[in-house]
Amino acid sequence: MDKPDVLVLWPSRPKQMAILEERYRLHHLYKAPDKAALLAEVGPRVRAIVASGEVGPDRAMIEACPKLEIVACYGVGVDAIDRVACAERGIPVTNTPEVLTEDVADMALMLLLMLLRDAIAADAHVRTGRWAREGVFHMTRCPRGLSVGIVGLGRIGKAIARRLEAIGMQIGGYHGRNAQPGVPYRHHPNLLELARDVDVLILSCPGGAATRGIVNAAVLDALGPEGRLVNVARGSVVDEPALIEALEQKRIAGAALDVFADEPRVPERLRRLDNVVLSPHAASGTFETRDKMAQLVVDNLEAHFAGRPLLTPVLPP
Ligand code: NAP
Ligand code: 8YV
Repeated sequence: MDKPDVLVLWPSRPKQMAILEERYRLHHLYKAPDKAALLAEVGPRVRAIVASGEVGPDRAMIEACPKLEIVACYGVGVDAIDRVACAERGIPVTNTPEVLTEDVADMALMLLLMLLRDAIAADAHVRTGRWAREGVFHMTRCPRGLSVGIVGLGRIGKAIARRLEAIGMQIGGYHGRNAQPGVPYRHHPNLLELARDVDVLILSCPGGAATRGIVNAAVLDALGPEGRLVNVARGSVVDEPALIEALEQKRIAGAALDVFADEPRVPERLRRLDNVVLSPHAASGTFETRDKMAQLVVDNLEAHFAGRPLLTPVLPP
């Protein structure tokens, strides 16, 4: 029997890509010099799409694939996928929850500590010989005594909260649409009020239309000149130009960012600042976790084509 045609928007791990290569006829859109031409040629045959946290099919791509049966995302965040267009055609979407939670929470903690301890400047102090020439490094901030607000207290947000409590930080509250059952922290339906109440805001909510730009100039001003922002969610959650202005004008103390509005393009003005820590959307990027994420893509596709229940389906919007 003919192998099903699968359109790959983003490559995963070598072992799992080899499995996919064996089972399906893969079309690597990310490698194609003329993506529109490849889509026009193979779209009519495509039965599955492999997407990622960064790249997903929009409505036009979904329409170009009339035989599309499933979108398997190599990532937990599915905001890059037009899920409404999928739902209209009854096309299921799968993602990779749980397996990356602890790595992403580690990254949030690491970024926060790097920001508070001015780790980038400390490293440069040694590398550039400034330590020997100019003497001791400047003092930095202790995390204990600071309170943190978490935007999106889901799997990752809760794992971040556990880490913050372990190092003696206070959870000042969280923002989300609903109060989370069984958590001891205060639910703030109003993000502005949460920002006013805490020293640090950590973002771990989904991207997409509902959260676009919710961290705006007013929220940054509510955080204040001693306030800090950590973003392991999506660049779209923050009004990036407003953030750059707030950082330049020292209206907030600093930001540590794993995600950006237009990846991999990061504005020069942001890259020039010394009150930021920047990371290239790498929070889930350990060999161990990415292998598990890639395996979930393989297993979900296998379940779909065998007519078995999907392992990690995303609820339709
Ligand atoms: P999750 O368990 O579904 O948690 C998401 C949380 O966000 C929930 O507490 C949810 O609470 C809240 N939320 C949803 N919509 C919201 C809205 N409109 N406003 C405010 N809060 C909202 O998901 P997860 O596994 O923790 O992943 C969270 C996100 O992390 C992903 O969607 C992705 O964007 C990001 N992520 C980034 C990386 C990276 O590499 N940097 C890696 C993995 C994940 P309510 O439903 O009550 O609002
Ligand atoms: C990326 C992520 O998907 O899971 C998510 O939502 O953003 C990340 O884990 C990962 O970089 C693979 O592309």
